Amino acid sequence: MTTPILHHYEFSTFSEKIRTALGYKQLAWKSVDIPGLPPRPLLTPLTGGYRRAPVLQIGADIYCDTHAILSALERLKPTPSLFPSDTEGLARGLGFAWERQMWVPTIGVLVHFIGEHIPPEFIKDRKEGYLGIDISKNAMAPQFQEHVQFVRGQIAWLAQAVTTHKYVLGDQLSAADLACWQTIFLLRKNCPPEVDTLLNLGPIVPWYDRIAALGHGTSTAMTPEEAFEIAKTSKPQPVTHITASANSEGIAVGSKVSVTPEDNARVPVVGTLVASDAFNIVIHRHDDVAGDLHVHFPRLGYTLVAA
Ligand SMILES: N[C@@H](CCC(=O)N[C@@H](CS)C(=O)NCC(=O)O)C(=O)O
Repeated sequence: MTTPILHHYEFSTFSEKIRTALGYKQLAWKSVDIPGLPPRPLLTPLTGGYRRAPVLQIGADIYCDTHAILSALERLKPTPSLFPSDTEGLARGLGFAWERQMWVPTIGVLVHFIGEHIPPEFIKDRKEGYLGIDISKNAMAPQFQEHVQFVRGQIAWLAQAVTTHKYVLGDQLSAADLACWQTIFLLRKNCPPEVDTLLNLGPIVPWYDRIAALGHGTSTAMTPEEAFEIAKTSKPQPVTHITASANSEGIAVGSKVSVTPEDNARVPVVGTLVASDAFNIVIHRHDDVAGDLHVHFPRLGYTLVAA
């Protein structure tokens, strides 16, 4: 069963990045709608505790984080490529840096406009289980000017790039475009039109619209139960994309390890190391009900330790 299954929710902008990648690659996929905050009782046993969204499932292979997901989609359908000629390093590095730097300032601008509509239980969850900061409108207000200036500064160089050529790294789309685009999508989708003026978004709108027009590919709804059953009845695929297993920590394949995001939602996922290189970590987990699983993470942004 190689049809990709995306566990996601509509207002998740990192999920929108992946939905758009599925559109770019014109893939058919299964859509599992998850709640915007835990509990997610049929997803947690598959990830081993990783709590962010989205998560991609291919059979009994579970991909955590959009950076691991994009690589999996690239292997599944190499053309059109998310890393067109010579852009792979830059596309990966820039996408990571943009998202890391932009996430909190983007939320600061978002809550300035719509913060009063965010339910208290959501604010509480984001503080206690995800970001570790209070994202209520009042709590973020003192930093509003700082956040606006930061986002404008980032938009300025983005505008320079995407008005010189069609996309961030040249005339072909790359994963860097999707990373930059998704944080702006969150704002343009939810804020009143004045956000365009506030952030000087005018020059990037043609680029923004080109990416928005990619759509989401062809999706069919799937229940969490069906997705779980597929994991249960599938076997993890042999890892062929990591040739020489090596990590600078010197942790041997077969060791018990934990993998933890180092920015937020720091829930360690424990398993047995299957393979790792400079870009990927794959661990094996056995869940009492779901059975054997491979859980995949990107190397950058995750801490691997012997458990
Ligand atoms: N680095 C992660 C970040 C993902 C992320 O932060 N996603 C948000 C949703 S847009 C999230 O997980 N929020 C908390 C949650 O849904 O539990 C990635 O690229 O996938």
